[in-house]
Amino acid sequence: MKTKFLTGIAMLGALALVAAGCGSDSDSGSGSGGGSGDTIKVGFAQTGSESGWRSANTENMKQAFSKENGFDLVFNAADNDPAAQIAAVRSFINQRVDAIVIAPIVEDGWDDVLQEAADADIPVVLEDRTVTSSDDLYASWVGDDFKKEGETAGQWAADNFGDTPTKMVVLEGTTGSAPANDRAEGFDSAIGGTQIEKIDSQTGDFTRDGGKKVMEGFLQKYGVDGIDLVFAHNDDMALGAIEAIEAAGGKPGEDIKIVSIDAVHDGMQALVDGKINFIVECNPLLGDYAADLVKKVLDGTDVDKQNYAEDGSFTQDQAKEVIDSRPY
Ligand code: GYE
Repeated sequence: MKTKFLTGIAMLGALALVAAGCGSDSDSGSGSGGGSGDTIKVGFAQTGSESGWRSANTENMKQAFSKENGFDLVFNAADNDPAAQIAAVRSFINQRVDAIVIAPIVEDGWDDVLQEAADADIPVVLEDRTVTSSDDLYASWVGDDFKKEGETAGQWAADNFGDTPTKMVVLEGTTGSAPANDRAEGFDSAIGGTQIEKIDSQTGDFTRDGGKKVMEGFLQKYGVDGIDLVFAHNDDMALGAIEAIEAAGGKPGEDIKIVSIDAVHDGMQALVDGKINFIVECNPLLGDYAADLVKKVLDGTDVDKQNYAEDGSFTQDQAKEVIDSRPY
């Protein structure tokens, strides 16, 4: 089963209703492992702190899993090291937390540790990114539809540049991560059959610095005149690319067009300033939904396996209208 939920202000309203329903459930629920009444000890294995999206997500998760909301949060950020993240999950199992939440850095390699959590009777909720393991090994996932985000970005590129020969470079997210894999797949399917040619593609690891370095390499190889379009898998890498293009004497958004994904504040500001041309939203405010899932799973309430946030997209004009009212 799949659930879709709203983003932004509409989402906060919807989540408030869900949370109110959950409160009255737990009065009568018996629960196990601290599912009702007691403080719920949750281990959260975050990816790291690579981007503006990640900062907004971490802050939102910490608010949702607060003491006031009935949680005792053990937080770990793995600095984008998959082995360190798995070690953090093992340490949560050893601490016998009530539930584990993971934002998996990469999709592969989760079978063993998820099985260990299952053997220890500790439910796992995935937040943000997905895994390739069988969905029997975790209780639920909440996040954004990365493939659709890639398709929306690719459709914009196809609509605007599909009929003229266009040389494109790609700044990929972390290799092996669900958003890098799915955004690439969605984008490539949307530009299929157009005149957009992918001349190069490399990972910038979802960081501003990584995006800047990779773009510097592309500019050395092809020159400002040899690149028409950049597809950045996130805003931070687009912001790094902007610095590289400006340092090479080019005008980002004009000489070289840029499309990216996230719609975090700095990305939206660059869109308003005309340095990025189009941004697809990826909502990082998943905390209340994740916290509600944890409570429901511990109470034995049925939950959907996949819960998708609804994302929008912004042109430069649309960004001007909404930038001041966005929460991240
Ligand atoms: O787009 C990027 C972050 O997993 C959706 O991770 C997330 C991605 C997001 O570093 O900025």
